[in-house]
Amino acid sequence: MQPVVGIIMGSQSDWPTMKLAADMLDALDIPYEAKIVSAHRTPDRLWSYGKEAAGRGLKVIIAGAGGAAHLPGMMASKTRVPVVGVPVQTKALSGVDSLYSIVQMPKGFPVATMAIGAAGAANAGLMAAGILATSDAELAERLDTWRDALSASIPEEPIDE
Ligand code: RP5
Repeated sequence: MQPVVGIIMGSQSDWPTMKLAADMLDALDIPYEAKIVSAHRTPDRLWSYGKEAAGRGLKVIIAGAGGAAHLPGMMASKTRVPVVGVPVQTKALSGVDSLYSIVQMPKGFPVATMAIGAAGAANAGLMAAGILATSDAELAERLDTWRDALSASIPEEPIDE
């Protein structure tokens, strides 16, 4: 199926985190592609990906990077397709560096920035699903079902572990 979400990441080392976004899209039956696109190591790839994204039918881009995490912001500069940014957790600065590199975009070129690390990546998948569900009734139903199941799985009282 034609991908409607593009998951991009700065490095192979980001994949264990970004796979959590992919897992969410799989769970909701949303077609996606996953690519390594580095703002620093493959700038030409970033440029052509951004230039072609809308024309190829991508409706949301999930962009994850760590450290000097310029990928989400640069992608937002190159395409009108909404960009959801995932700050990947780093060893040196725990991902605060990634977060600050992604979140403070100048007026005009927004990135919807998620939390650092695993929760952020999973939520990026859900954010993409929510955006797509505004114009896809069947997906909206699948997303509602998923959310209801999560709520139902939360016990009312804690137990000793
Ligand atoms: C960033 O640098 C990547 O997004 C990655 O999070 C980080 C480290 O990359 P590697 O040195 O592991 O390839 O560009």
